Amino acid sequence: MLKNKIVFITGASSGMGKACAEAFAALGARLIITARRLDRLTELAENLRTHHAIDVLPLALDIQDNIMINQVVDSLPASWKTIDILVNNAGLAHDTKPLQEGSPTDWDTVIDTNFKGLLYVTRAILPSMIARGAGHIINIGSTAGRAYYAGGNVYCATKHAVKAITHCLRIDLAGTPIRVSEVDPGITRSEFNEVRWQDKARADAFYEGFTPLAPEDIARSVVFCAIQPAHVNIAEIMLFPTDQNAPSMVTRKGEMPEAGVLR
Ligand code: NDP
Ligand code: 8X3
Repeated sequence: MLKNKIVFITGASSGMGKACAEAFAALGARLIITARRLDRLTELAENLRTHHAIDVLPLALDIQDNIMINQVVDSLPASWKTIDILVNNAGLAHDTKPLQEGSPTDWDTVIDTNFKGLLYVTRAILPSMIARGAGHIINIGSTAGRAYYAGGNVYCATKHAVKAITHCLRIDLAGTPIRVSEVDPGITRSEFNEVRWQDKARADAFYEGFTPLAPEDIARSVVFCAIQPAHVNIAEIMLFPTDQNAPSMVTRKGEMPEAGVLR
């Protein structure tokens, strides 16, 4: 069903984006994998070509940069222009400080990536989907887009914004066959918390005592959205680790359940 479909993935150099690339590759899709770290993408592309005999196009892309996005999309080779599926995955958080202690520079990065970047990439790719009468946009949101937790402030706001855009975009696309889905993961072990805290030891300690989701768990949900028949639009999937009881509540072995604290 996905054989030779063209899938464009943002943030494919790590975590969920990389796992999505691997999952789509296993189904024979053709992949445009993007992120800022081209060296990682090049290595991933080689692995995917070797193991799945598929076409892969690795491209350096900073989704904060709207000019770069348009240049990249406009200069795609003819055989790569007909993007069937866009996975808006790239995103990050900086810090879990209360807002009154937060860094406006960090806020800009988080807003420019998670929210504006997703808008820019969608704006660049969607018109060609509409023109061809085919396409599927899958946004990676978060349980942080459905709730609020201590220190979540700007990150939560960007993921709530992603949810609003997912809903509004489906309305904007009324009368077209383009589908819009959102996958909202709970805590997933990736480089996310290392980026968030700039402290690998703290990130590693965070995952102790419970079993987080793996990036592959999220990729399965993304693929599930993508493999439905054309008349089925999976609007949203939310998934938690079994040890996460609410967006702000993780139960670690030997500890009392703790709500409202992300540490
Ligand atoms: P990782 O840090 O492992 O991966 C993040 C990816 O985003 C990297 O490939 C990174 O690539 C890319 N990225 C970051 N900034 C930019 C940018 N400006 N332009 C292009 N690419 C960028 O984290 P995850 O895999 O966990 O995160 C993927 C998504 O999942 C994010 O949207 C995150 O908010 C969301 N999420 C994460 C959860 C978690 O617990 N981990 C839970 C719920 C949602 P590079 O640095 O090479 O550009
Ligand atoms: C990231 C989820 O709860 O770790 O989207 O901030 S959380």
